[in-house]
Amino acid sequence: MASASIDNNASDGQLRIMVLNGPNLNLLGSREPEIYGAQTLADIETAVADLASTLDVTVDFRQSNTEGELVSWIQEAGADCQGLIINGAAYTHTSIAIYDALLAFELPAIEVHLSNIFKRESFRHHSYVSAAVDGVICGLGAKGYLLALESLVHLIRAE
Ligand code: CA2
Repeated sequence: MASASIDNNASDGQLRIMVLNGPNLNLLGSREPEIYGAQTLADIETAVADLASTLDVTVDFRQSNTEGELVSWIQEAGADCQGLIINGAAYTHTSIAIYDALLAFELPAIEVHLSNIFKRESFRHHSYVSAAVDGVICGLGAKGYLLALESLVHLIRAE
């Protein structure tokens, strides 16, 4: 008997990438620009969308302050997308639920942080996300999202 399989290919043939942002990232640009930069999350989304169109991929860019919603979106990406970029924000350092969802997500994934988490408080030095993804970019500000997208598309197309 043939086993059931999930069709992750977009009908138009374009790669689909989900970009997930965790708690409080909706506040970007309003406070702490010395740590996170002056760009808002909407600015970052626009820059990511611009790059996506030059790479001929579709990006679904989302933010949530809720752990369970992020878990559900990782599961959704596993069914509908070809790759994932995640800035789990504070859940990076606490969430076994997100770690388990990423372990089940068997496609290329890259973790991004705006700040250099290793230069900050020690509780930020451990990431549950890092142990479940292909690559990590941190400390390069909003540019990290663009580097992640370029690298992720390269990884997917090389597979
Ligand atoms: O550097 C990153 O991208 C972080 O994921 C950002 C998280 C932090 O908990 C991680 O350790 C590193 C915090 C996001 C909160 O962003 C704010 C932005 C402006 C004002 C308040 C919070």
